Amino acid sequence: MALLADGEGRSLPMKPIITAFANSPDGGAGLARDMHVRWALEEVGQDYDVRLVPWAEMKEPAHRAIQPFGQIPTYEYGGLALFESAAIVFHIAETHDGLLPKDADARARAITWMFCAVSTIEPPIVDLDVVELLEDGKSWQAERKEMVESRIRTKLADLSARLGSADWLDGAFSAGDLMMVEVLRRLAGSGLVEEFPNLAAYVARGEARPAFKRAFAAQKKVAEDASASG
Ligand code: GTB
Repeated sequence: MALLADGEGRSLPMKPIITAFANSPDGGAGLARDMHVRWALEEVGQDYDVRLVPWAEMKEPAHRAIQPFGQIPTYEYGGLALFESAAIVFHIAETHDGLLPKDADARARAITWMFCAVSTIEPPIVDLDVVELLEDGKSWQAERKEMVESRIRTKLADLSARLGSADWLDGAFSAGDLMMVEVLRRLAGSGLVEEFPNLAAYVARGEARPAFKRAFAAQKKVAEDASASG
């Protein structure tokens, strides 16, 4: 790893280091949240290193010192260590050109969409994973799944109405779109996004961006290497 020295002579990484699963449960489908960070770094043209965290190390003190909940992703650069994927994407967008508009009002609206992605759209989507994975086999699972899907549909219908025929949520592609597309991607395989053709096209537009493709290929290679090495 290339190093530079800080004012006190300590060695600092010359490029950001992020963390990702050493063995992602999605097998390279790019659904874990290191994808948000990889994509943002690719969009702004910032080279980065990845530290792969094995399951055995995820909840150890060394990793928790950076991510208090023992999760991925994290971001380290110079003396700064960050966790929370949305905060990391925001920091990348704040410190590089390309993900947030210069105009103050447009910038505030793009940031609003970032918050909307994680605090309005994502919660019922995460709930669906909870129902399907953690509540599997419960007597009330099917009933609860129906309720959660209905909550997701309500949010998607409102989002779809707002997006209309636009390419992106507010003018040019921004960190708000990056976060929203990533949140919607988590519904892959559920068929819910496909119920709203403009949202399906919106996700496909995000996935067609060269920066997304580079980020996706990088995380997929981790999964391929892991499966090749047994
Ligand atoms: N709010 C935090 C953030 O946005 O950074 C949440 C971070 C988080 O949920 N990290 C997950 C994690 O580290 C990985 S992304 N989990 C391990 C643990 O909690 O011990 C969530 C995720 C995981 C797996 C899939 N998948 O296999 O499809 C999709 C999404």
